Amino acid sequence: MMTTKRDSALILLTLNEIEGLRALWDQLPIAEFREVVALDGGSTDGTQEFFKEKGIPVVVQPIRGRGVAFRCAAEAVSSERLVFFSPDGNEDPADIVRLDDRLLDGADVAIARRFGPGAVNEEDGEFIKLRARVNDTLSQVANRLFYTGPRVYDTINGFRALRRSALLELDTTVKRFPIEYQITIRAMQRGWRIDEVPTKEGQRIGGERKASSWPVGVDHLKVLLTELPRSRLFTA
Ligand SMILES: Nc1nc2c(ncn2[C@@H]2O[C@H](COP(=O)(O)OP(=O)(O)O)[C@@H](O)[C@H]2O)c(=O)[nH]1
Ligand SMILES: [Mg+2]
Repeated sequence: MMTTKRDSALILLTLNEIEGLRALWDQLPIAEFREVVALDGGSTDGTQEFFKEKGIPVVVQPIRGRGVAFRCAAEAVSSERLVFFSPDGNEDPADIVRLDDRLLDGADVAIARRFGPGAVNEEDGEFIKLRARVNDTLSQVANRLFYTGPRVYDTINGFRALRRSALLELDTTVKRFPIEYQITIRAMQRGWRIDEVPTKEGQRIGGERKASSWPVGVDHLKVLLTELPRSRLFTA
């Protein structure tokens, strides 16, 4: 029986994620997407070989960084809708098609939110929720400064979907982790429709975290400062 594939691209972002990749592979809706591409930051743990065995094309970035990866992805695929997924255990594969569905429904950007009603984040069982507090503050500031639309709860999660043309139009500059924050803020500045899907964030399956909290937090503040001239403070 012929099934119609989604006319969109699933982009798998990896930097040494072999354990997560192996554990999650069977849950990924590979067959549903017209294009599937691995965008790799230079893995040396067998991640690239794993993709090749599965017949997934691997694009290796010239330099590291998630920001670089987002832009390389836009160059590497031809689909108009892009869903970004990182197979490290934090992101729930069941939400991949839900994000694409939000774009089909007309959203410009769709984010899996780890905060707000019905969502769960990694720290929910812990006593001190430092990362959640920082994330929430960054999101509240972004909403206040840049957006008049409905509240966006998770402005920085990397598990998201957006139109390829939108990503190109945003002309992003961030090389590393806060790429998602810059994308969200620039979409807010343009008054674009940002939909969120409540998600359950899981624990990392193996390997190592590449984002260490302190420098990444500072990098987010730098993005905020760079975008500030186009905030509602100066343009409203
Ligand atoms: N393509 C690519 N992926 C990256 C890079 N840095 C991190 N990632 C992937 O992005 C995802 C999130 O990184 P992680 O360190 O878990 O950050 P956290 O989820 O914010 O703690 C993981 O799947 C990483 O393998 C990079 O430079 N290039
Ligand atoms: Mg992670």
